[in-house]
Amino acid sequence: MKKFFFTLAILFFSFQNIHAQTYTPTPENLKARERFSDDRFGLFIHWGIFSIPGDAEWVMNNRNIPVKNYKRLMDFFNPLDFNAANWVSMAKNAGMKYITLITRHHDGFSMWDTKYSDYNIMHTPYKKDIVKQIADECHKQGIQLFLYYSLLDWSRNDYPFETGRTGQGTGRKGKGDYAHYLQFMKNQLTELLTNYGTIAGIWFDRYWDQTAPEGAEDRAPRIDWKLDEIYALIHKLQPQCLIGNNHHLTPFPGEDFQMFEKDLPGQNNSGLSFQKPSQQLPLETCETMNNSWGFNIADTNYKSVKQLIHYLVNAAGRNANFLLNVGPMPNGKIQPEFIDTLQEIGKWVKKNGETIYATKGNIIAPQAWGVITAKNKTLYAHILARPSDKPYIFIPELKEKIKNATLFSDGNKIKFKQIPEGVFIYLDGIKTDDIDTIVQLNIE
Ligand code: H79
Repeated sequence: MKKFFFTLAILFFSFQNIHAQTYTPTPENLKARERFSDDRFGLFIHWGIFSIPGDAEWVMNNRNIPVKNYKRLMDFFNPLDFNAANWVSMAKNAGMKYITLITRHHDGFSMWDTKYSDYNIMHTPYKKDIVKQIADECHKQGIQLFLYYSLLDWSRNDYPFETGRTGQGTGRKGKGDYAHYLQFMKNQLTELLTNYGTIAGIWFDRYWDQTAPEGAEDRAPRIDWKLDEIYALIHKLQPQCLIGNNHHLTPFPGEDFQMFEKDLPGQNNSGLSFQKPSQQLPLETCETMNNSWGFNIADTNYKSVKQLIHYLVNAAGRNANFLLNVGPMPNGKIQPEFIDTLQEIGKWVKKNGETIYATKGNIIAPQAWGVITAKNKTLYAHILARPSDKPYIFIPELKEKIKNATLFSDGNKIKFKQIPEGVFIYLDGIKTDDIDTIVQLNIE
């Protein structure tokens, strides 16, 4: 009998232990998640020595440039036209509430004054800490700062490249040493979370360098990344700091938001997004202004202002943030096409931001005509494509009793009819907007 209770006690304690390992976010972290979700719109910045060849951020891998040759790019990095204040105010004027900055991409170059590798910004002719300048300016202008940090590295010998999917052509020999590489990442993350003030989040990428491709049945990593150790360190240094990992899988314990790449949550046009959108965590989706993340001199495949506003609205309607990317040029300027587009988006957001910021999505499933966002007792029906075959839109599944419907742009009343199955909104005589006709519905 005694033995039985002993076994029970052991079982009980091991059960407790398992639970001790599950992640309980701190109150500051939960508050930060809410703020993040309310912010809805951010600027992604892909900038580094990879910008110099003008062939986007994968150039080292795609052209199989040996590490020694690639590192020569450091000698040419001297962005004399870089002005952090201009970039941050450009983001603010576009209606963005946060910036996600590349601190170290897959090429392994560090954009800050790191003690742990000489392959960093201080060893370029420029010799000034980029992360520091942007962090200071973000804090000054009241915009949140997220830091992108690549798990994958194409330059270091301790990264386990031999089991990786990429970076095989950069001339490394032998075998990686993950314990050593992990310590390096922890040291760098400690710097980033110690010397740059409040960091809103860390954005990890390329876990999937060590897995079978997206869509494969078994996506188990070929190395133990020991993410729990990395995550615990981050949350210890800055408990509010949100962790996201672009691994294209169901979020792991310790993560605070879920991201999608080049897809709205629930879509998989990119072939990267087989993961289901989380119902609990804040969501984010990132997309490029042309077809490239890093500066690409030949890429003129610009998305229109309308397409990008639709992306923002469609993201909000699916309860997700939109992280829109720019790849600045090596001289520190952002190309005029991007600046102009951001300015136009900013004008729209200034007028209509109330229907985006701090709203919730997924009120109903996305419709052919558009999506709904909601705040308290107000719903916003965003009509992105006016039906050509009928003079109304139908909002299915809406149970809340509608008190009145108005056009958001001028406050004029709009006719509607509510039946048990949903609500008809009549558009005859209504001047629809080519980008987004927003109908405000007040519920009882
Ligand atoms: O930082 C950006 C990308 O560099 C990184 N994540 C975003 C946010 C990323 N890593 N892998 N991928 C994206 C997907 C890989 C796409 C590829 Fe390709 C298609 C690799 C090779 C073909 C894109 C196009 C990159 C090089 C050519």
